[in-house]
Formats: sequence, C-alpha cells, structure tokens
Amino acid sequence: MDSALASDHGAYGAHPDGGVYLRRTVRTAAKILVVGHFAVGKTTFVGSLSEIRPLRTEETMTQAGALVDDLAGIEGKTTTTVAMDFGRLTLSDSLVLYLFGAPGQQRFTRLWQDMTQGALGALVLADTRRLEQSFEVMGLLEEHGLPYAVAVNHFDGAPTHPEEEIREALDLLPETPLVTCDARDRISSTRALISLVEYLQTRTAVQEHV
Ligand SMILES: Nc1nc2c(ncn2[C@@H]2O[C@H](COP(=O)(O)OP(=O)(O)O)[C@@H](O)[C@H]2O)c(=O)[nH]1
Ligand SMILES: [Mg+2]
Repeated sequence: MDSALASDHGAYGAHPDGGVYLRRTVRTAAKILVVGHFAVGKTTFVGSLSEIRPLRTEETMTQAGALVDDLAGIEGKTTTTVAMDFGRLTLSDSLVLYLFGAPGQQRFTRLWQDMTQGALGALVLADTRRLEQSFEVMGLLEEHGLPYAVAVNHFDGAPTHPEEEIREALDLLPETPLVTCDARDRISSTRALISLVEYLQTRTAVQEHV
C-alpha cells in the first residue's frame, strides 16, 4: 500500500481556501481509478468531484472511431476519451485523492500498465443498459490485482433492477460493494467514492490482521 502514498506535497504551494493549489498540510495522496466502458460517465464523474478543473483528454470521434465504438443508445455522444481524465479531491487537511478516469476500450489496455501503478483501488462505473460491457474493465482490474467497487450510474430511461440481479449479472463477489449513483451529481458521486474507500479500508484492516 505504501506505493500508493506520496508524502509531503507542501512544496507544491498553498492556497488559504485549498483551491487550485494543494494545501501545505497535505501529507498523503492516494490514487483512485474511475473506470468503465465507453460513455458510462467517467469524465462526468471525475468532473463533478474534482476541485481543480479536470484535465480531460478527449477528441472528437472520427468516422474510423465510430466503427470501433459502439454507439447504440448513446447517439448524442460526439467525443470519446482517448487517454484519461484527471481530477483532485481534498478529503481532509492532510489527505488528498487523485482521480484517474480510465477508458476501458480494448485498444487502451496497454495504458493500464502505467495507470494501475500505485493505485489503491478502482470504482467501476456501470450502466444497466449494457452491463455485459463492464466485464472487460473488471477483468483488467482483476488481472492487475486492484480491488474495486461498482457504481451503477443511473441514466434516464435505463432499466432498474434489484441489487441481487445486478450482482448476479456482473458476477460480483459478495464483499464487492455495489451502489447506484448519478455521475452528474457531486454528492451522489462522493457517496459512491466513499463506498469504495470504506471497502479499501476494511480490506487493509483485514490484511493487517493476517
Ligand atoms: N442521465 C445521465 N447522463 C449521464 C450521467 N453521467 C453521464 N451522463 C451523460 O452520458 C454521456 C457520457 O458521459 P461521459 O462522462 O462522457 O462518459 P465517458 O465516456 O465514460 O467519459 C454524456 O453525455 C454525459 O452527460 C448520469 O448519471 N445520468
Ligand atoms: Mg470520457
């Protein structure tokens, strides 16, 4: 876990309101991934939580991309993430989270090698209209040994299912947290993130006792 922690970022500068610059008091930085398939809401999620203007690397989808990215049900979307989203969330005077929104498309899997370095865990965003598309990212996380929680991002008109059915459809382990969220809403996104962080803490506590 130590690899995920960076200490003493005081040199980055300070701002009395904890705004753009990192507070001098911050001692621990934790890296969390926000992952999921195309158009599941990663950029929206990181954007609603980040206290700095999120860094987004998106480009307008080209004809070539349209052949690869499945647009069924999301016709309004004209951009797709080509690399990653990056945001920052200060949780306390001493703790800051760095959020990395990562694409799940197969052609970006090599990016995962770098991105998973030092990450504590991941929040998998899912969409009930395309649950089967979450398997790819969950598989990648398992390959990299990263713990994760799942947040079903609620889209208008998307079917709602009982939790048990979603768990079964996604083949989740009993301990894997499953929550619902609206990625556009800061409070809702914060709750989803908290469920992941609490899960990571319980795992750490268990590991410390073995
Ligand atoms: N109704 C609804 N729309 C959302 C939600 N989250 C994202 N969207 C929309 O879905 C589209 C795809 O979201 P985006 O964040 O770009 O997905 P990404 O490809 O995973 O980064 C955008 O038009 C968002 O405005 C949500 O929780 N509810
Ligand atoms: Mg995106």
